[in-house]
Amino acid sequence: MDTSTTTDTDFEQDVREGLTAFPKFLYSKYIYDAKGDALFQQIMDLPEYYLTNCELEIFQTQTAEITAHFKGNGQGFDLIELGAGDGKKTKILLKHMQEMGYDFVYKPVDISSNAIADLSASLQGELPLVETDPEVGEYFEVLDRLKAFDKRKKVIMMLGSNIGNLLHKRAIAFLSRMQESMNPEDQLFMGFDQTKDPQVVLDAYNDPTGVTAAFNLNLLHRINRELGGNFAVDKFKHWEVYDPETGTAKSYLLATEAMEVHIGALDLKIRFDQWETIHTEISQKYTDTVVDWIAGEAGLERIATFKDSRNYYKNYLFKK
Ligand code: AVJ
Repeated sequence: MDTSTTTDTDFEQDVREGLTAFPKFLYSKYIYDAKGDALFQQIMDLPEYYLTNCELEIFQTQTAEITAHFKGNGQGFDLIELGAGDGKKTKILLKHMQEMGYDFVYKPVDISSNAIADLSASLQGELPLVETDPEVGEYFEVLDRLKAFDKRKKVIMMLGSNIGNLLHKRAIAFLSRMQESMNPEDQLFMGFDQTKDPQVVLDAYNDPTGVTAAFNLNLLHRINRELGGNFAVDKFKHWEVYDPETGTAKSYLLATEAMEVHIGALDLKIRFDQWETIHTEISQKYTDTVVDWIAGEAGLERIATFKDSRNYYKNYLFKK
């Protein structure tokens, strides 16, 4: 193949880099195609996956306190949600703010136009009085544009402990970019899953029904589908570890036997030894100390903390 005339997509480049590295790795963001999105929806309904219900509990029990911070001195504001998903948790806040007569616009941001279309339709049905202005695009592209053209106060929201997919160094870089896109009166509201009994964490990423395994294995299916791979997916096993010292949960795919895999679009043959690993995801767990450290490195200051009744999960509000 003449590669000089074709440009590899990010997915192609990252798969090539990750599978030719030692040890092998793949980025978890590539799990989320249409099938991966659907599997993640199923994960959020698992009894073991406590994160969603904890954040829901916080929103249900502390609605007024949280939204009072957003409102501040009563000027209008834009509530910008990065990666809004189905908006189930956010709707609790929106409903309350609308009933209280807050002057705000809800701006869900997602790179998936499908996700945005579904969310807009459900908001139109459930909360027709909430002014909604969805944005399809990359987080920082949208945030920088808003900083330049929209002088209203912004409350930026990122839920679900999505930041936990980034190791501290990359989390700091991400928060720094966030900080740069904020004006002095703006706020950042984020969910951070907390350290807890290691068994509880392991169970959340190791459900007996195998939904999490299917979610992780979707990476290999996606390479097969989109890049002409021939992974024998049933010969890989989902494996989860949690290190309570660092608070890092790590997901792997293990080759249960030695094999060779061909990826057509990359013109690449990959060898696996028996029990060789592909590292696919980290799900970082936090303490206030670690959050204050990474936020501080990014020029952000924690101004409020909201937690669930079991101390499993926290939402923090930051200013720059
Ligand atoms: C969406 C990144 C927060 O790490 O907990 C769930 C993804 N992976 N089960 C997480 C996930 C396996 C999830 N985040």
